[in-house]
Amino acid sequence: MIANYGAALILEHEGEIYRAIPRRKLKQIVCGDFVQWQKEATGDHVATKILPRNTVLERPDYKNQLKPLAANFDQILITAALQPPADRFLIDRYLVFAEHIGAKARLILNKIDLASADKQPEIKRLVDAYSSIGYSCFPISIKAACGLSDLLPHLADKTSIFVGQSGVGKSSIIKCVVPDKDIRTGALSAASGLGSHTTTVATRYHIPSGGHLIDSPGVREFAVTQLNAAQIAEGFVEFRRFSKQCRFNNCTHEKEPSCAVKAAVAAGDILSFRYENYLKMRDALVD
Ligand SMILES: Nc1nc2c(ncn2[C@@H]2O[C@H](COP(=O)(O)OP(=O)(O)OP(=O)(O)O)[C@@H](O)[C@H]2O)c(=O)[nH]1
Ligand SMILES: [Mg+2]
Ligand SMILES: [Zn+2]
Repeated sequence: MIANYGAALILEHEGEIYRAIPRRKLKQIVCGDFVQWQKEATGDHVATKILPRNTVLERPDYKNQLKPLAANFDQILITAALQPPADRFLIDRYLVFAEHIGAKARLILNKIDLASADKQPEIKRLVDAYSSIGYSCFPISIKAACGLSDLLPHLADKTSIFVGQSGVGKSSIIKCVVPDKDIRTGALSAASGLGSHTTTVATRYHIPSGGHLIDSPGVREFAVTQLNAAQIAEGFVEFRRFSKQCRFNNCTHEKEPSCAVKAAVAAGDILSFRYENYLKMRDALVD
């Protein structure tokens, strides 16, 4: 499944593209799904069944109900930029989600061409922070055509989904990697400083040399598949080696005495912004 436009599905079979319609009960078919389909007597191509998904990204709809958006990716490319400014809380929520579903996560920091000399240390701090936790980071600029060559080898033969705020350049990056002329990118709205929502439907593209990229519509706010408190803690990978040493094995690393995670934060062994984002994610659960 390449894309779901509601009334029409775009399917690919042995390199050919088909327009199809879903069986009425198959409403939640999403980009990246593998489906069974058939040709009806009417000539219509009809998707009849969704095959089991390995991974799925869900987002709340306007009624705040989680809806699947894309499926069957094995790598999440969390994309941030200098403008709109990188949101570490958003990055951390995506990272926790990636850990939860067992997908590889990488970080892309686009638009480094916008970095004035005084912004350079800020970029370095962000890259160093996430690299130190174990996530690979790629500072790039599509405009200045730099940095992308480091990322390309990691896209080979995988299905990678681009996620991140609107206007960070997800579609622009994909446009550089796949020779599809139809990928839509939007100009930054000068008034708000935020990107205009240009990608409206998740879409899957072939990389000519092997692999797939899924473009997803950007978000201003983000909530992933609801995780419980333990799953959130698990998602902060650098906490793991400390949390074993907490006095209580069900320690929430908030108020408990002899908490090894809090001690590691105080000692500088866990970055304090990560710990704060952990608390923020937990707070969001209680609401
Ligand atoms: N200065 C600069 N601008 C860039 C760069 N990459 C992309 N842009 C611009 O940023 C704007 C948004 O790019 P898109 O690729 O549409 O962003 P997106 O993440 O796909 O946004 P949504 O589809 O809304 O989620 C466009 O005007 C691009 O031209 C870059 O490296 N530097
Ligand atoms: Mg886009
Ligand atoms: Zn603890």
